[in-house]
Amino acid sequence: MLIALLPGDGIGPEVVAEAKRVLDALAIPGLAYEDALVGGAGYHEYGHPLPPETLSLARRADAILFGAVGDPRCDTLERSLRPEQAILGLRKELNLFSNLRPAKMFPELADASTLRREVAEAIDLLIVRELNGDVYFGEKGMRRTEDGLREGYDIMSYNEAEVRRIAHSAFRAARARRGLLCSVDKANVLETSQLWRDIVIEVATEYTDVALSHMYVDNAAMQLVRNPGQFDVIVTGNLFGDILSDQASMCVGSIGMLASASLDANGKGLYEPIHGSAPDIAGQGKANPLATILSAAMMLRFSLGQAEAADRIEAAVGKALASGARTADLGGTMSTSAMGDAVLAAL
Ligand code: GGG
Repeated sequence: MLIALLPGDGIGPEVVAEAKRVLDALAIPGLAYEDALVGGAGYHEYGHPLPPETLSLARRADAILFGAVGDPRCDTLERSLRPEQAILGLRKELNLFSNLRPAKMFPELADASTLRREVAEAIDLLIVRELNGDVYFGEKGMRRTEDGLREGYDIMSYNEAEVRRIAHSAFRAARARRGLLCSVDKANVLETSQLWRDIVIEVATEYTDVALSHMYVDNAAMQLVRNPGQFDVIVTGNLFGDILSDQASMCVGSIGMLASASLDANGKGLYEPIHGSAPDIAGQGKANPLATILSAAMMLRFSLGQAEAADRIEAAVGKALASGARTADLGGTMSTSAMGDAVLAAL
């Protein structure tokens, strides 16, 4: 089984290195690794954020462990060369349309949450974010209005096949959990959301064991901080999912805790922390590696058939937190590698 390691920019290499140490410690037979440059690192070396060698490795690999992309030195480049295009390109090229972002409260972290302890402790939800459509991939550009003003535009679009496949993904996930699915849209304003809602309702007829509800995205944002315990699985579009999952991360203590899996229709996946490259703390050993370590656990579970090893990692993260291990984002002083050590000790 080949794992592509794509650490990327900023804190990406630091957090991926800790996840690799944990994978190595598990000594799972038959795992091989190859790494490649991506994002700003790809641009600086090869002139492109997603160099052909990197894309070809990602295609060949059985799974991809990704760090983060984003580099302020690239801020003035044209959009197609910016680091973020690497992750968008990988998602599109590899058809990784289903992004699973679990947000579960580790009870030991309730004090780090922005919410009251009793509200925070009830959080165990999964955001299923569509990844291949929406305003991210619609036509975009800059034009002039009739009176000469510059006008930027990004077209938001979804076709019914795109909505149908993510709806199936979400219903299946809900079926394997507590059987509740909340579809989040803005159907009172957006045509894309009206289609989204129609298709989700149609797909629901195949999952009569799942209780479906609908919520406007503005209300969902409010409910996530008011009563997040009401949610089991949330399914939503690319942009709304991006925003809501960052919000959910603060409810469980830190964006440094949220892992993700981006899956195609056959279970091939890219696994990454939901956080970005955090250039302000890059190279200082301050980043929390737990989201990447937990992403590696998702990789073992979903793409590599190693559920037991995944359970071991998740249990070790819980144990490390219970022992008081805390990086700065969680209110502590531990370094990135010390947090890695704490997980290794708990394995
Ligand atoms: N590890 C996540 C990451 O690097 N995110 C940077 C990024 O540009 N993400 C785009 C998105 O997910 O919407």
